Amino acid sequence: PASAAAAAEEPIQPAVEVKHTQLLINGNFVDAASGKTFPTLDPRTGEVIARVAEGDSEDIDRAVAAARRAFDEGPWPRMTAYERCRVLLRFADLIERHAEEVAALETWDNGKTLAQAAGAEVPMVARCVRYYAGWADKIHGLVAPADGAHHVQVLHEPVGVAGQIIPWNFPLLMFAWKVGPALACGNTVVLKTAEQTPLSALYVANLLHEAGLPEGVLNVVSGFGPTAGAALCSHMGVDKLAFTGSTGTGQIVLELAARSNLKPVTLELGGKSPFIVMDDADVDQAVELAHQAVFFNQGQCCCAGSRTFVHERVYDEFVEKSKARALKRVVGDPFRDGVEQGPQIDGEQFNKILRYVQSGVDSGATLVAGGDRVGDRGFYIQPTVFADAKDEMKIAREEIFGPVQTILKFSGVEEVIRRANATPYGLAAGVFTRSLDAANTLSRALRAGTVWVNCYDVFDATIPFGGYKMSGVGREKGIYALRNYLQTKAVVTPIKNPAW
Ligand code: TXE
Repeated sequence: PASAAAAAEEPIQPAVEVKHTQLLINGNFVDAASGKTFPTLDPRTGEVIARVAEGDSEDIDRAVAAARRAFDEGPWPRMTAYERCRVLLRFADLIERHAEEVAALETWDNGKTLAQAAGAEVPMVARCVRYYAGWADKIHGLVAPADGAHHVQVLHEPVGVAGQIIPWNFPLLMFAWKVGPALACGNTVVLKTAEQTPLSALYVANLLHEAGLPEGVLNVVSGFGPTAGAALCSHMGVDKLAFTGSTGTGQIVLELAARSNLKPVTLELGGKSPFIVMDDADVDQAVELAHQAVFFNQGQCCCAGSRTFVHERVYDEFVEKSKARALKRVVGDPFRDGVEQGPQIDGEQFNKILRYVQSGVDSGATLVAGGDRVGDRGFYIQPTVFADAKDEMKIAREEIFGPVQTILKFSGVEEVIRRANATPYGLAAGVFTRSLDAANTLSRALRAGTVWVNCYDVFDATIPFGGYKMSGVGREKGIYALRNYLQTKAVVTPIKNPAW
């Protein structure tokens, strides 16, 4: 009821102006070749924030040509690594200088709380950019100890033009994870943003130019997946693709890459991550962490802990307390202080989530909290908790991508390992226990790219992130992301006297 009241209030006017709505190609803001635009919506109301240039294949051609020129002829891959480092460091400073506007734009376009955007995400973006700035002049080759009279150098060179496609759930952070390592390694980029959230990337891409990025090195094309996105994936002038989004679209991306020029692809895809609560856990702490693991960012996280496995000895208490916690979660205008949950991104996701809730009820899970929309405007959904779920139910198998917790009961370690791994996904997992033995056993046995033990959603720039199985290919962040943006060249020369 408190949530309903909060969501029904008049939307707070964001303290930012929308300055950039055109495509950014070769250092200039330009209209789409077709002259077309599309609206980007305020998820609080469904009203139009701004109309944005709608890029299509012709614009992708222009952007790739600019990126190609900037790579083949421009200064970027040829300037000293230290100069590239300094451009990125200045960019991070500019992000911090404009942090309030950047965060407000992100909240307006996406619906995430301002507290989260300003307090966590913008600082993480600056941190990620600085992390990769630091790598720019630390990429060393090596000398291979080949048999015989040969001197073998192994050089790491930039791949060339990177095509990058990002989703709407963390528009700025995904920008940083993609653009940071690509630029640090000396590549040039064509980035396609998600059609739901084009605004913040255009804003910060402009800052990157202010920081001294040469023209054509980063091009940003707003537009839709099957048009602009597919054109980027199929382009013969693109040397590498990096994609974050749904598993189904990831399969299309890989296929388009294979059928065109076999460009290498890294994919960060969906998940159905288990969060496992053992019987020795402090239940209050476990409830809070499990709650955050699934409800963070309106539940719109690829690594959401969306299967909450709870040991039978603490199950009843856990369900009761999770229900109370969900009922207390404050839903409302994401610009308002104290709000924990804003609206979902758009009507499509909103309807998809409500369909999953219905399917949970129909399949016999016990709805203990929520289950409905909040208010009658925008895309707000009640924090929802299902108990007594079974593994074969859709709500326990498929990615809901919304504020819906699915609680499952288990009775032993071997059993929970088997059930947690019985999924085509493998992005992340959470383990909550006081037992070192249980923590070690589970973290080794779980087939997932990240295992958070007694914590969740820790996204430091140094920590590699990515999926096992159908959750992805390759890793982002940390030193692992550099590999995605470097070619390896062996240079072999005869040597007169190998002893020297
Ligand atoms: O994803 P898409 P959508 C999951 C989540 C969500 C579902 C659908 O379950 O409910 O995906 O969301 C671009 N060629 N995730 O439809 O389609 C698209 O324009 C090239 C998980 O938004 O994967 C956008 O830029 N590109 C995820 C990006 O792909 C194409 C985050 C993601 O959109 C394309 C988002 C095509 N044919 C959704 N079609 C995560 N892993 O975090 C679309 N795109």
